[in-house]
Amino acid sequence: MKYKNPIIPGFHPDPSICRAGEDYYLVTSSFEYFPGIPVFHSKDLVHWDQIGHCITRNEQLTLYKGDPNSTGIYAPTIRYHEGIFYVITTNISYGTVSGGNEQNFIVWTTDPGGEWSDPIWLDCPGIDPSLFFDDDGKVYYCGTHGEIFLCEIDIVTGKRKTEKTYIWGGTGGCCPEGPHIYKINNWYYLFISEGGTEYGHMLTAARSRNIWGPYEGYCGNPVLTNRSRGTSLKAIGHADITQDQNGNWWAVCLGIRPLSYPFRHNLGRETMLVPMVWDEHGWPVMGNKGVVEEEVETDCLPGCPDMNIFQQKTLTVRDTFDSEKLDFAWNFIYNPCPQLWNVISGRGLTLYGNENALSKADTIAWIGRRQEHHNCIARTELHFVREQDEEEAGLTVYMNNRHHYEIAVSRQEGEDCILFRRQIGSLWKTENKIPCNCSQVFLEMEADLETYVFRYSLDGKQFHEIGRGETAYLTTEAGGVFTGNYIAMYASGNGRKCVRGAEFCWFEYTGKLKVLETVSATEPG
Ligand code: 6LW
Repeated sequence: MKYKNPIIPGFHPDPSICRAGEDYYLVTSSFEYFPGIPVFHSKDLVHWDQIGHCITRNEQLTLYKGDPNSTGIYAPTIRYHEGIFYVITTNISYGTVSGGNEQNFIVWTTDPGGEWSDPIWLDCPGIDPSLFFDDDGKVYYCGTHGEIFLCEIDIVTGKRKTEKTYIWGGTGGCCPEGPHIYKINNWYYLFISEGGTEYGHMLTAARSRNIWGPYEGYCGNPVLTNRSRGTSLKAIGHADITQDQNGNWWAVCLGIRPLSYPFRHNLGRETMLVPMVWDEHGWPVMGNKGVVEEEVETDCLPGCPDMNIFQQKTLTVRDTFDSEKLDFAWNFIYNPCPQLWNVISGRGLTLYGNENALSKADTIAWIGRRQEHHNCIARTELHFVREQDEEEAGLTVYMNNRHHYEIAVSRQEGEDCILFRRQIGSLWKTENKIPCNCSQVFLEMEADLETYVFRYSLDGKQFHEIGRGETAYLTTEAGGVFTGNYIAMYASGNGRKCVRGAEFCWFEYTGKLKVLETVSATEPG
């Protein structure tokens, strides 16, 4: 059969994978968004369902705020050992607000779809921590602090048992990072990424008979990279591997799907699946001669992939907010504040705008989901009675606090209106303002490769365009860091609290896809 990358579309970078029997679990970075660290489950490595998050309680940690964005949770690693799932990761601050600080921690659970433990804080510096459980019972922390280092830890208390020792600096690419250690056939393999997480990204491998080294780099490095290739996927790197129950090997890694030349991407870094084998000398051979392709032919997937359902089909999700628990797709920016939102069955989601504008790197009344498809439409029905000037509530395409486009109902200089605004870095303008004193409106955003188009309707049937903006300005290259675009409902009083709540009755997202024409009916091996 053929499967299509990405296997988890939209902003899902730094994937890490583990297997428990015939079940696969995968986690990705989540930065300043909450709940943190989405957890996915699969039986066949191609179809993934989100089953929860590792960070679901404000008491677990406080996500750092800051401008530029991309603070918070970096590159997690998930491992399964003797009935327990462990995730190790970093809560990081960067930028001007708080200086620069990183805190590494472990959370664990026996039920990856349930609640995870409070963090066990670790006395180790840097980013991209990984765990390795050796067969002699020792547990190692492998991290990134300039170069790749190793130390032994106590997995229960998190206490460091040895000094940290640098074990490899890579092959000369910048930013050696994202290490994972595996023991296979009495070799300790060390996989890392180099070249930075952009277009020069690559995966390199080294190995040693002794976990402390010396590590011998593979002469065929890099083992995975799409740099300087004409492929549609770029920036391939940050991989983790697993062996399936049939003995086949797989890597998951991040990659991007740029819009056009010059390359720019708006969906963030996404999760890809790559078949791998070992050559006769015990070195990994990944993808198509080290290149990751969008369409992959394989008969080796585990489980029973549903041949009739291609993993990426046109997707419509409609949320009427009937349950007090929000669907896993929804995120807050930073730790949620219970005063800023609630869900009342039959009335949808209410957001209570506080004083913070969308351009603030701070807690706002904002609930968003990832844009997972280049071509998509989002719609919502909004009831919002404005009482004061500057109050607004609406729908935003949001890359970060400094790059977003929105349609909103508002009151400006005493007049109720629907407005369309764009912020691109320090450029900020309300582009259009249509007088409208209705409290009930329907808002729509439609995206394709070039444009975000915004429309409103008073009856839910006839939509009128209010404005549009180039996709290119809401891309990582134009002003992002590590995250991808969200589509969010929000409310703000712009300087003071909104008097009333903004009620979003429902939200609908439709992602449109290029579906593979042929999916063969061959049974997997
Ligand atoms: C992550 C690093 C990386 O810590 O980007 O692509 C950083 N790899 O390993 C943020 O996702």
